[in-house]
Amino acid sequence: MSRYDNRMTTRRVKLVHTSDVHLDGRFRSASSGGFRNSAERAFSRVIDVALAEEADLLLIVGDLFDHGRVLDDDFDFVREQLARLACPVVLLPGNHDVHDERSVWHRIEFDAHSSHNGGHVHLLLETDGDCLEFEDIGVRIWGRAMQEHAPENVPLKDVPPRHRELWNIGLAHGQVVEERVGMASSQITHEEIRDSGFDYLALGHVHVWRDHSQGSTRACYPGSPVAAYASDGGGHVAIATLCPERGVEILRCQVDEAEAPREQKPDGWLMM
Ligand SMILES: [Mn+2]
Repeated sequence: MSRYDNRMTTRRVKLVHTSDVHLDGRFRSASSGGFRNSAERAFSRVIDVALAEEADLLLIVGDLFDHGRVLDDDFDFVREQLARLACPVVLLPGNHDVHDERSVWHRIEFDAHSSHNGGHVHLLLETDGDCLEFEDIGVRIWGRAMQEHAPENVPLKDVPPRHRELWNIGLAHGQVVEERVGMASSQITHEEIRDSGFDYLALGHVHVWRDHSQGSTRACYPGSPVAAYASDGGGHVAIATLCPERGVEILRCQVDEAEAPREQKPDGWLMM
């Protein structure tokens, strides 16, 4: 008997999952087709995919912004792009856009699009973890906002017990490791993934595609959608379909192609 057999909700859910876009409108490149840079172009393509796939949900799992000093123009760009969607969008901070006292998330205002105003954009900003329930699409989403990228930060700490009637989806920004080691920051262990109870765990931080499924939890890094940051021949998103009969299926979908010569970012762009 599979864990799906006692599910009261039989809804099929399709989501698009991205992370590590590293938007920074000050970083401009010549060949970006009307966008200020390749990160904006790739983010726009993520939205294109969510529309084309008629996604029920878009997950943005950290490092949407490259740093906390981004310009108001960058917020305008994100608002314009997210306004193209009607489905819920859920965002989690990462280590480049941590939720501390100088947080970029204090500055951005989604106005009419924000969940505070009945809109479709939802921020997971609680550093002790935050749950969102979307009964109409049959999912519950949990994520713990990062205040500091440090060894003490445990992205999968205190995951709540499974909701019995909804799909259980987690968001976590950090480094997947077999076992917790040394003083590395924001570690996510295989055991924590296996014990999380999530049907799907949307990971962020690593810039290339990695499947980290453990036990009954399907988990992956989609990598950066920006080819220049993903460094594996293209930028991708994950399209996950949660199906009551077949479980969770994950598709890797390319959204951006590598250019030659490779774009240079002023400093630190190889950092995750
Ligand atoms: Mn990161």
